[in-house]
Amino acid sequence: MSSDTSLFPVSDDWAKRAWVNSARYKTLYERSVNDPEGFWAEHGKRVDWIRPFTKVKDTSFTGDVHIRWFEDGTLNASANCIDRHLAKRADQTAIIWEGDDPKDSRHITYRELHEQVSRLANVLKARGVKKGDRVTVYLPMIPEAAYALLACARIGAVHSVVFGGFSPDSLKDRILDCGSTILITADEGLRGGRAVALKANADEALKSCPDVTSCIVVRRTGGKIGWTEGRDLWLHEASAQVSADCPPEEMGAEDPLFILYTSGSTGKPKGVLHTTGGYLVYAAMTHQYVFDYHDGDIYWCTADVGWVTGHSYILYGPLANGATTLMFEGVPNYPDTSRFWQVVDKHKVNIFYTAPTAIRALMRDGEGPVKKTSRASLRLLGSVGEPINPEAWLWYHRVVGDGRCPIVDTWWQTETGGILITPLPGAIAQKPGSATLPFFGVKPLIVDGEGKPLDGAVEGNLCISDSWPGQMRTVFGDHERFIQTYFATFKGLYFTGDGCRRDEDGYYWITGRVDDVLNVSGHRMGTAEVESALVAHPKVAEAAVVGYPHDIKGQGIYAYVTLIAGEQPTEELRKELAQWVRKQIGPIATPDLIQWAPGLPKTRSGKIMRRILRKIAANEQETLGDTSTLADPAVVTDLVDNRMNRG
Ligand code: 6R9
Repeated sequence: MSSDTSLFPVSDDWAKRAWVNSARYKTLYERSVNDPEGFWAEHGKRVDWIRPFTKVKDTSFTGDVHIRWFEDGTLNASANCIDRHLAKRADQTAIIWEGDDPKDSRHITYRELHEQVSRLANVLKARGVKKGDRVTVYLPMIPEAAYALLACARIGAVHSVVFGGFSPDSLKDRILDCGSTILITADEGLRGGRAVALKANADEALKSCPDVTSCIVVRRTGGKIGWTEGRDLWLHEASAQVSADCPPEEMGAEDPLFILYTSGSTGKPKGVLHTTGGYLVYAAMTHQYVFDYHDGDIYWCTADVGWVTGHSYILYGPLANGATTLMFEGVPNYPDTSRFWQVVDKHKVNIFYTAPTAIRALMRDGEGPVKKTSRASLRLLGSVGEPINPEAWLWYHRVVGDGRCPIVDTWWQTETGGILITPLPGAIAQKPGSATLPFFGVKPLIVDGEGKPLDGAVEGNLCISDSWPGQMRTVFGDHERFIQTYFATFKGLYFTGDGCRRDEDGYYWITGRVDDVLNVSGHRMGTAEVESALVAHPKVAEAAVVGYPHDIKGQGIYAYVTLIAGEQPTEELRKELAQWVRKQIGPIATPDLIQWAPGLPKTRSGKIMRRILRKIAANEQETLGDTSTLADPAVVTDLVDNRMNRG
């Protein structure tokens, strides 16, 4: 996949104006890993502490695993993102909101943000929300999503955002798991000109959540919705009745800030828990250095606030830095595929951060829609969510950036809170497809299957050998699962679940997941989740799900389904099953291809051999490998003969 030979060096301009040039990167990186205490004691001061910390780092990746940063300090994340900017930038735009309809946009100043967040915080308080309580947020990309998260942070409540594309069932699971008694949603979302029935989904979910006593509803479209008296309240009405003043709660550095559910290789999605101090320091610092953010820059991250990228790099990082951050409600192809670039021109965006899947989808339409816009304001481009293939990287660089903008390919995870491996644009020459080098304080390690560290140019499993402030602290309500998932595979190391190659220059190339996690259009999905949705269908006996290479999505979802005896495999049933999964989990989990499998390849002990299923799905049946350990090798022949054409 790689073309190690093409190197995009740092221009003189960039080296001169950037926060970090190559020499400074080396000095700071060395210091950060040789003296983490000293390094983070200094950089921990970048946020405002109510009571300054005296302890910096207390972390262990063995035994019970504990991760504590700036432990005895106190602060408030919302005050850091808003109040502390008021003296100097009350009238500066904090959020540029660009609606789904190109005619719809708004500028929200830091002053206005302060008022809206304080009001919403008081509404939460009036409904009985206290420090430590969990608040579930199920909102589209509207300013109220930002207000909601910051309002929770302001009063010390823990937000749990559920992506608006998830089904009622997925929403219900997440509400129950974190035990929240309050939900914030909207009447409807609006994407690509189409309404998304958020309140209807919420109503469906809440049927099974008896403990939810309040549902705050934002009026976005004014569409018709159901209403439960006593439980439901309109935000605009409630906000008008409370004070615009809400003093921020003093929080311990290690008090929880948020939970975000993410998929793993087994079981249900787990609640990744992030705390306040370390997370904020890390999100803010990476935002400043990776995107080389300077005062006055207009910064746009196209992620949804329902994912970690939205948390760290639409909200917390940029706002902690007093930045102007753009929030986009719409989609890249509405009204047409020029939309991203029109928004860039309209708001004079300087820094643009998106996902490879969006780039690949836009590439299909050729250069025309890009080239008819100016994009002269763009200075830096970013990529996140999955490996970016060199073709997409080069197109992004040449066509979108007119060959002028460096690209930061940022590798990180929900669990890491912020970016861990990335070029710094003024310091590190880029290679298309490589996330390049570690950020300050990050110690990547590539190990073999037995956990033996590998030196030099090698390929293996990507681990991180010491903690960084943005690291997740636990799985909400299940610390044992935290230990088992991340620290049991390789003793004493944080295992990322990703494969990785290191080249002769020490550059890291992420090769994708090595576990049973799919990455579909940058969205994480456990194969086990899709499988359990399939087998929940009355006609399905068994199912196995794997990923296969997909031109636009990166990975597509390929499902092998065994029907219960007597059921007929029809085209209709195939469609029904795809819809079924969509309804159970959400549109992002819809299988692309479903193959009827009279039997699945299993070992004699009954384990499904996914390796073989992945090969068949990828059309690589010549290299199936050893099938002699299978209980019934004949099933493979059938599967190969009937594999779905990927078109
Ligand atoms: C931030 C985010 C994490 C997984 C991660 C990896 C993949 C993310 C990447 C990348 C290659 C990059 N991933 N960024 N792979 N290059 N620049 O995406 O978090 O949703 O938790 O996904 O995404 O496989 O393990 P999350």
